[in-house]
Amino acid sequence: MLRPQENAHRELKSLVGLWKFRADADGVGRDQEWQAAPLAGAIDMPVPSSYNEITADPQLYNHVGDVWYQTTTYVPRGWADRRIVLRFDSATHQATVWVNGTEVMSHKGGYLPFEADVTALVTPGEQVRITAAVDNRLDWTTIPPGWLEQTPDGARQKYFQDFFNFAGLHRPVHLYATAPAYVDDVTVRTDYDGRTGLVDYDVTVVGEGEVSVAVLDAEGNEVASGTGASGRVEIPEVRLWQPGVGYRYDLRISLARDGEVVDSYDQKFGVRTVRVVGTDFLINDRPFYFRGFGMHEDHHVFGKGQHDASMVHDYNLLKWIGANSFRTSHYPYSEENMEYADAHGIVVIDETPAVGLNLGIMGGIFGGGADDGKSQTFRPERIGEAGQAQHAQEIRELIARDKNRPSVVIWSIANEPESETQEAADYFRPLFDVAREADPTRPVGFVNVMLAPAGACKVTEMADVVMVNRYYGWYVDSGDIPSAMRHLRAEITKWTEIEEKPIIFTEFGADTMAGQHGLMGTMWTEEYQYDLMKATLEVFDEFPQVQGEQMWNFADFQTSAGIMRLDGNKKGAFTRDRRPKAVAHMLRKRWSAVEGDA
Ligand code: BDP
Repeated sequence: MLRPQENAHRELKSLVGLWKFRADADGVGRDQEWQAAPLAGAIDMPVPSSYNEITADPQLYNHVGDVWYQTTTYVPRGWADRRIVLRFDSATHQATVWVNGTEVMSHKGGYLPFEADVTALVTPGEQVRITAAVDNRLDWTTIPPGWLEQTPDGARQKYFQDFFNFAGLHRPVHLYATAPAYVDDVTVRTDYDGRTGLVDYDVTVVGEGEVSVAVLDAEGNEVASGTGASGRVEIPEVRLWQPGVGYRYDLRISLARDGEVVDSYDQKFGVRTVRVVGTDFLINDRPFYFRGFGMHEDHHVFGKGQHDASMVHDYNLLKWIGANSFRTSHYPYSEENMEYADAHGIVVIDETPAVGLNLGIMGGIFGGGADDGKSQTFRPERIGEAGQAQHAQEIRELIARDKNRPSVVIWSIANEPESETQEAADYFRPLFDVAREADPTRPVGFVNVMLAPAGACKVTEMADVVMVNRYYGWYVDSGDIPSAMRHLRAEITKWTEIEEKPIIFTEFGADTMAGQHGLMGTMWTEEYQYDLMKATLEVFDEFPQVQGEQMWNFADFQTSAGIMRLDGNKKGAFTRDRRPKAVAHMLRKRWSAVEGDA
């Protein structure tokens, strides 16, 4: 799906701002057709933002079910005879949208865009009312999964992921206009031969017209051109997209009728290759070592809302610390964020929202775990066919959205799922196929959990890279760094014996209260985090097969309530308000000393 843009042939109208908002605590809005009229009893709600922390009301913070958003706007007069589209960049986790009271679309999945052609329902020059019911509930058919606990005091949303279930319209909403015949999609795949860039493109259009393309360099000079909806163009003296150097070209696609251009689209792309060879991860045929973090879209007040100031600030902190990469743990991040990574040469492991597919981790606490020796997770009454179909859909939609992004070098199709059972292997095999079919050019992996170590995991063999989260020195060998390092070393050794693939540590860390200090190696102190991380990195250095270190987490973040969490997860190198802990200075020293890819 193309990201909306403004150009000589397309118009774009932002619907970012304050919307009317009402939480539907009794779940009556759909029956009472709240979309049919101005929203009664509404409060102001900023879009984009999570709604949870905007008021001082704990009810809204913990709300379960639908909330309603509504706005009115004018459809520009100049949009007569245009095709008019309404696009939501995301709605967490499910939404139904009405335009002037008529339902136009529903979407399931909280972190990916959806849109509808609303031409027939709006009149240029007149006002239009847009209403969205956004449902934050998670069940066994959603990705991520969850379940509702019914209590005398109302429903409680339970879930398995270790981050707060922030919800709402987290990203911008737009109206945009194109000609009735338009460029619908494009796939760009790149390679190079010596100094010549090879660009294979495949454009789909709706309606009649002839397609032509031009490649513009970053200064806007045309450096190649071609005709036809698909083909190859060659860029002489190509400048590659490289880690640290986000050089990009534009593929300017034109759709013409009778010699007149009716639609165009500028698709940015970078010329680069990604390959896994043995235990090396190659970008442009040079070994790449991942340095960085698993991150979260998480902030005070606006939760998971896209916010340019904090996004740019986070990138500046990544630069300060010398990171060259991150993982979009545990869901697709905003398109603004991905665009920034592309533009600045930050390498991304792009993850679906498939987190918490592991009922074994919770034992039998919530009734998930019948101990019959079979999978606790992948069974018809838990994550069965419907959940798997939704998971496949998330993979397809993520790849459709991000396939042209040079920053993306690995698709991570899940985080820490159950992977030690035959049922898990059966569940995942077709999903790897879905990803590889949608994109044969990038490595596909998933992130392995500590409960399925080397030798026990039945899914890693399907992956192109080994990605592992390990908490030696925290959840196991708590407070005992020497034992932790012995066990870490032993496990890496085992992986290297089993898999001839790059090993990327996508998580390792320790909860740390900023300002807590001590010289006795006490957990939760800044010294402990510093010492454990330093020791862990030194063990990684012993193994040439280890091709990446992404510490958990970039910053502290909010979670659901629990005895293991003190106002959230505190494993950040930075606090939630982005102040460095001691470990940040250690990482900066280590990472800034590396030459070559920045
Ligand atoms: C891993 C999860 C991550 C958690 C982290 C932790 O992938 O989401 O936040 O552990 O426990 O299991 O801190």
